[in-house]
Amino acid sequence: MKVVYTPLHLQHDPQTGIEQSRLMSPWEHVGRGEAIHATLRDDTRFQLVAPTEWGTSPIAAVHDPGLLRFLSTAWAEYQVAAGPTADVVPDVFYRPALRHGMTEGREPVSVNGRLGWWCFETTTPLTNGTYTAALAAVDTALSATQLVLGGERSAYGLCRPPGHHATTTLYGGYCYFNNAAIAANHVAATTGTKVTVLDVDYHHGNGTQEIFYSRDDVQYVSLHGDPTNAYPYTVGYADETGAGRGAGLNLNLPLPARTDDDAYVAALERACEAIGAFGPSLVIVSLGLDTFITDPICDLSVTADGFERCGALVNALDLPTVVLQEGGYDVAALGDNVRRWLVGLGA
Ligand code: SP5
Ligand code: ZN
Repeated sequence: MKVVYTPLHLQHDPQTGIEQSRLMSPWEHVGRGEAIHATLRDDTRFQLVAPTEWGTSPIAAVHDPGLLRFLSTAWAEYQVAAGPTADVVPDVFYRPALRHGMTEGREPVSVNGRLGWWCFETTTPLTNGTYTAALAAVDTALSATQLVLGGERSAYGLCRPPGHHATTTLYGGYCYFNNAAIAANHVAATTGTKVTVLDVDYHHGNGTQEIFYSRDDVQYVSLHGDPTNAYPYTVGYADETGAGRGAGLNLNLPLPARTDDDAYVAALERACEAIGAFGPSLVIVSLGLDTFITDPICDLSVTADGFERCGALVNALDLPTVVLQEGGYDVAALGDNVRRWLVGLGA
C-alpha cells in the first residue's frame, strides 16, 4: 500500500497546550507522526511517497476563506502585537450569546480578538510552522486521494496535524484544516459521485459532520466515545441524523466507556451496512487510534487485534478506500496500531 508522508509535519511543533486546567505538553506532537512513519517505512508492505502541492483552492472550497487567511498570518501578526511567544493561544472566545438580541458579531480587528473568533478551545496552539504543516497535511490527504482515484485500491495519508474537529469557520481539537472533509469534497466535486467519510477516531468528528450535515453527496458515519462524557461534548449524539437534503445521511454511533473489540466490531458492522445502503463510489476513513485500550486520554478498550478486524471489515465493503490519519496518543503503540489496521484493509 502506498503511504503519503512528508517531514513538513515537523514544522508544527507545539510546546504548550492549556488542557484540564493545566499547562501541559501537548498530546498531539511531532513524535506521533515520526512513530507512524518509522513503523511503515521499515515494513516492505508499504511504499512511502511524497505529496504533491495542491494550493489553497481545495481548502477554500470547504472552509471560510477568512479562516484560511487568518491561519496564514496570525502567528506572525501576534509576534508583533503581543510576542515574542512560541505558541499562540486565544484568551477570549467569541460566543454568539454575547450579542444576544443584537446584530451578528463581526470579525475583530485585533489579532487577539481574531484568535477567539476563529478558534473554539485552548489545546490547539498556533506555532511558527503550523500553517505550513497544516497545508502539507491537506496536500497529503489530497495526494492519497489522487492515488485512489487513479486506480489504487487503497492508500494511506499520514496527515499531521489532524483535521476532523475543524469546522467550516473554526479550528480546534488539535485540528486546523479538515483534511478528510477537503478530500471528500474534492472527490464529490471532481467526479460527481457519492462519497462516505467513515470516522473511527475516538472523538466525534464535529467538523466533518458540520461541513456535510445538509448535503446529499457526502455521507458521514462516526463511531466515538459518547459525547455525554467525551470531547467534543456538544456534538455527536445519535439523534443528529442530517438536515434538508442531507436528512438521514449522518449516522452517529456513540459508544460507552470500555467498549471492547467484539462490541466495537459489532458497531462497525452497523456502520458498514449504512455505507452499503448509501452506495458511495469511494470511502474516506478518518483513522484515529485513540480507541486503543491504553490510550492516555480516551476510555475505549480496542486492541491491536481489534484494529486488524476493523480494517478487514472496511476491506469487505469492496470500495476504493483512502485512509487519513487523525488522533491516537499512545505513541509507543501508535505505529503498530496503524499498521495492523492497514494490514486488515489488505496492505
Ligand atoms: C484529533 C483528536 O483526537 N483530537 C482530540 C482532542 C481532544 N482534546 C481534549 C481531550 C480531553 C481529555 N480528557 C482526558 C481525560 C483523561 N482522564
Ligand atoms: Zn481523537
